[in-house]
Amino acid sequence: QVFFKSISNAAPPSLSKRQTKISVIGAGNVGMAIAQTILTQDLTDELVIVDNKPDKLRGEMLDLQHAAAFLPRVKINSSVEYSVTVGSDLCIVTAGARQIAGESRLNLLQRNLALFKEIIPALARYSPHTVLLIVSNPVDVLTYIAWKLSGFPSNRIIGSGTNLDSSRFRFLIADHLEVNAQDVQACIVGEHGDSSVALWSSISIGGVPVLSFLEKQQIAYEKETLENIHKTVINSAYEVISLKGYTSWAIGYSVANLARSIIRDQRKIHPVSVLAKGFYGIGDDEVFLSLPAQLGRGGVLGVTNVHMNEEEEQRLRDSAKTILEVQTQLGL
Ligand code: 6V0
Repeated sequence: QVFFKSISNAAPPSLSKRQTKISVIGAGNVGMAIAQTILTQDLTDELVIVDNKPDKLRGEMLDLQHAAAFLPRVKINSSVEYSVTVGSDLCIVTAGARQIAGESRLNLLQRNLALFKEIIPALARYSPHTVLLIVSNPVDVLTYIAWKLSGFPSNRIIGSGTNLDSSRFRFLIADHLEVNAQDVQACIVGEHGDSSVALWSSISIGGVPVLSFLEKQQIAYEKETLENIHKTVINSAYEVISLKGYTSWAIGYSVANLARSIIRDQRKIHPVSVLAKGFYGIGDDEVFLSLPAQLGRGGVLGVTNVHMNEEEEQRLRDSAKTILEVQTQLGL
């Protein structure tokens, strides 16, 4: 009030635009990359970060707040308590236990299950209308767990799934063909992991279907080259982790992109982990895996009926089996 004389008939807060709030759970490499991308892209009015390490959390919060002069105006808050997340429109979960040397994936999953039992019911209690976006690994099984623990309808539970794998795929195809990755429509579906499925039959560049174009032109294309591109995608995370210790930037952009579609009701199609029951011959199994899904303010609005050849559909069903086997071992 020292610098400004307020205008008495200014619009009361109730008439101003509805504020949006995003909470990020886990202030590790991935959570912070997501938080900073969300800030720079002006996706929310309020950003909350939760972690169970109070000093690290406060340090990260202050470090972001100190960039206020260069960022859109966003209220940034943090706490070890979940009450800080109250009324969130979107909750992004990146908290995860780290794999101990020699530990099996299943054991790691058991520890993450225990962690999700703390996190998910608390988020659901404070934000009963939120969309939950799960990033922690193994993302497909943890998305299923989040669905069960939250009691939310399945359209409000999304796993970041193969959105990142598909972005790596588009980059590699673009690099191979010397075109812009944004002009490459290409999708990886199924498990975010070794059994993921590259949908070669539906790839197009600038609207031109690639495989049928090559076949018509009788240009020999090597199946092996295509398979190698998919293998490189699968190995990408291992490679980055072996070189820098973790992955962060690409997952940060990839999740911020999903956040934009949800918060801004963009109705864009993304390959993300959704309840796959009844789609593409997966049957009645309650399994989450990535399919091309339309995202908006309500979460998952629908699943696209993308063309898959028989081999691709079979691989997708095999991928579902791989995830289901892990779920069964958990005894949920
Ligand atoms: P990290 O740097 O170890 O961060 C994890 C954070 O979680 C740490 O800050 C912990 O303090 C915090 N944490 C642990 N337990 C709790 C708890 N009970 N409550 C709140 N916070 C807690 O890991 P990083 O950020 O590198 O990775 C996070 C997760 O994302 C891991 O499970 C990764 O495997 C996963 N990723 C998923 C990707 C995807 O495409 N889905 C991509 C990259 C990483």
